[in-house]
Amino acid sequence: MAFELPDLPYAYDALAPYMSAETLEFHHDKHHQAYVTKGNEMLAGTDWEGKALEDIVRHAGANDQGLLNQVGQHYNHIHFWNWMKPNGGGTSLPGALQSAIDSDLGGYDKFKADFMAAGATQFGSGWCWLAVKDGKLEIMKTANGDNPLTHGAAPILGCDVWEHSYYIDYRNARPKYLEAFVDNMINWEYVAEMYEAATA
Ligand code: MN3
Repeated sequence: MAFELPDLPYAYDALAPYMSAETLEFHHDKHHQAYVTKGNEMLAGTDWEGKALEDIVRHAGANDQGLLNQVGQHYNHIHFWNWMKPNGGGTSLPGALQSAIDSDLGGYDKFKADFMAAGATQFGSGWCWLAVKDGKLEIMKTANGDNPLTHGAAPILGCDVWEHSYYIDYRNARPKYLEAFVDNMINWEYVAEMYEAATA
């Protein structure tokens, strides 16, 4: 079964003014679709065709950077659409996740500052992350299509800092985009679901 582009979980204009319909149309319909198409082409006829996406990402991370560019980005974007929601963000987090951010990361304000700094200092294209490694939360950043799965960790929140994710709405002001992502777009319920799965 080849990978397919999932529908956005909300309307194209649902995240405006923080992320425009124009950005989501290009980002979802063109960029994510291209990762799906190229990933399927590279997997066709190989032993990895039909395997679980997470397993393919880990394999590609260790063995095939060209494949990782495509399948890593497919994994990243499936979750990225769900890591955002209309009227998201804010400081009211599901209980277990809030406790872990307090104990592992020094509280919400430090999480926000460190997460934004990771995104702002990722040189070139990539992602900043909140991930679970060895049972504890960590802030990470990765280049291009890479993600925490290839570093022995489980991503529970990621922000796409490729220019295609913010240039239409923020031009070169990546920190403004990161702040809007944290303050106005994060779907903390979905983050909490992934946290529970990663720590179960
Ligand atoms: Mn992207």
